[in-house]
Amino acid sequence: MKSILEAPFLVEMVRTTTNMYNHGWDERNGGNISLLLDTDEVAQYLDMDKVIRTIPTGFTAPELEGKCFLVTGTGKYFKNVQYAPDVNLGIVRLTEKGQQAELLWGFSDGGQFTSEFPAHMMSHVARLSVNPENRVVMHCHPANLLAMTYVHDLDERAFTRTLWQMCTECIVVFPEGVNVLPWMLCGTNEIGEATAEKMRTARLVVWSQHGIYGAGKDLDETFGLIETAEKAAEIYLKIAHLPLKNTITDEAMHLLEKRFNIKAREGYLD
Ligand code: 2HA
Ligand code: ZN
Repeated sequence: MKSILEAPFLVEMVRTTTNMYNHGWDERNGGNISLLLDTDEVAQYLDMDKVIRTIPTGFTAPELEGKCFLVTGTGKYFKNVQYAPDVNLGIVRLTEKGQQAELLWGFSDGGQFTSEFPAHMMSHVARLSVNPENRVVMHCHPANLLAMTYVHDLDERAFTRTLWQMCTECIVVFPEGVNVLPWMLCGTNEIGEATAEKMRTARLVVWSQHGIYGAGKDLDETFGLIETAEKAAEIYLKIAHLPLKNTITDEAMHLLEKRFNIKAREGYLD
């Protein structure tokens, strides 16, 4: 059997967590990622009959029955994933309508998946229902987006329009905009359900005064989404206190729609 440490999905996960840490998005144990795996691919690396232990999830998600996820561990630091992937990451298979998670690999110090597992799994269900290609849910704490939630109106249309206006490519990268949740207690099923509901209409969901959730078909796409929104928030914070002389007009945005064959969220452009 091949070594799991050489599996492309594991290598990519290690690179991504390292890169996110290096971007300053995941201080201490901040942030978490879940990646939906191809079960047949996992079987090339692991004995699928060998369950290390079973962990209750505290929620029900029948849509995910039998599915395997590579997920970051609770209390673990993204900074350390590259040095000890088997301690900081785990592969789990959901059973009993999603109420149980069978650990197939990892969390070798006795740990378990991220405290945000409900938000991740419920978001997977929501994204898969609108795009069967979705594989990734990613959460982190990028400073500029976070800062923006202290000074900007949290109305989703207004928040999205400001981001779109900060870099020409924003509307192309996330034409559906970003959805925004007010501050809520993290790690709960409630924030999980609220996040999943927001994930039905956008791949980016801001958690006010906390961070952001992204979803996408692979780690690169999801990272790129967050990276682009965070860049826009950075520009906003550089200019918000200065007299505005120019912007990207709605007319220009309509030209971008045509040029890149994308459609901005209904009602978000004038
Ligand atoms: O612990 O980011 O939201 C990691 C987190 C919780
Ligand atoms: Zn967080």
